[in-house]
Amino acid sequence: MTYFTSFDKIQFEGKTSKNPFAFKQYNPSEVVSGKTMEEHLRFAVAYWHTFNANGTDPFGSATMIRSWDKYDGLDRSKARVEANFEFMDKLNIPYYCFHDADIAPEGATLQETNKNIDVIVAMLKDYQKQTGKKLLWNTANNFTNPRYVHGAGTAVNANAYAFAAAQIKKGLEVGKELGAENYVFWGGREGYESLLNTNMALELDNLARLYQMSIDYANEIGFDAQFLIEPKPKEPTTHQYDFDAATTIAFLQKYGLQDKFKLNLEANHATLAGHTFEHEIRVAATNGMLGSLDANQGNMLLGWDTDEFPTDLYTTTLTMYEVLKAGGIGRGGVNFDAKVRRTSFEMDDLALGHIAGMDSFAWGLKAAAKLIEEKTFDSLIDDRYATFTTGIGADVVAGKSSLKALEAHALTNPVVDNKSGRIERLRLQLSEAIYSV
Ligand code: XUL
Ligand code: CO
Repeated sequence: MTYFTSFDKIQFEGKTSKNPFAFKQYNPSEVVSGKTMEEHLRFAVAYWHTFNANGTDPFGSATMIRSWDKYDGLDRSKARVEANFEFMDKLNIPYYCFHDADIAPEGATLQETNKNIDVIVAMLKDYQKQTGKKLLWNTANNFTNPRYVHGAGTAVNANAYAFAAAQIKKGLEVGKELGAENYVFWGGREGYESLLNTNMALELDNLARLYQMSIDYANEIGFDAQFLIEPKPKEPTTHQYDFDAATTIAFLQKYGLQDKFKLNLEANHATLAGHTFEHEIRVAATNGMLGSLDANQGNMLLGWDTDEFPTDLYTTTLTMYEVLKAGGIGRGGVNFDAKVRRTSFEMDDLALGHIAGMDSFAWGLKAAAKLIEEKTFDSLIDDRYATFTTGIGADVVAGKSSLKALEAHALTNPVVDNKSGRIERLRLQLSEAIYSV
């Protein structure tokens, strides 16, 4: 059965093409900075936004027209599997990602839910084998069910904590079965609404314990995926513990978990935290913690997570600039944690949304590679920090200085010769690079 009937395989047609169902920038086999675009970008479809989301918002009911919605229950889950692989094939997307709750209906009991999951996982495995498509990551949905109203890994109730652990255990087994590259933890309910009823110390200790148990179980079953934590400052919880990259890294370091985890960073989560996406990537990369990317963008006029497809070329360029500088995305990828707008309700919009995101990232990759090749920013940075390469500055960097030595230097060198940071010039150079590719 065909679910997407109005377009075939999306081809690269180049910048002059006017065909909406063609790539203008994403040319998978084109080599940029020593690797093909496909190797750099490792695009993934987010199952939940593409195959589950129905367009509801707090004020309105479903709008999405979806060809698999003629089925129900497990039959609909099976149809979504077929649609997923057809979509990945037609869009030339090598990876996909899902929550347990996305792929199979929840049963009346955990046993029943796991049975449903097993049916779908067998099917996914079969399709992966036939198509060569891969699982970038899976995760447990430990936030939708009302049992997690007071948290999952930070639950106030040990029975809810146990249920979350059971879902993670199953998730690790599923990840192993499907050869997932990564396993993600996103703590939608791991936070608090009010300190007046919260034992923060216990909640954080318990969360770390759950992470440690997850590492232990993955080792026990021989699942060697990269573990990722996805920071987000708020929504749905008022204050989430994994607030941003820096907070999450500090948490992992406190509990001695930093070598077992990396970060899955999301653009709209960065902006909710008051950061840019490139800031979050730089913080992670500087600490050796860059794992994977959830690609999307927020609406700067709104204060919530709108998960729009990324089309802002300044951000995609700066994102890929940071990724290239970090030496690549490793086992991670660029997962479109993005949903078409409620008003974009036709089946074709799913393809058009992904094409927009893929072309925008390919564009950003090419512009970033050019900026690096031409040392547009590097030469200025080298110049800015030049005083740390000789004399007293070199001593500081070598760890050979002291307050006394620095004071002696300051006493005999009273003039600090600062130079302009050239922000405006650099911003124009960024624009020039984007418009030149
Ligand atoms: C929520 C979000 C999640 C995670 C996986 O904002 O980003 O979909 O990516 O649970
Ligand atoms: Co996400």
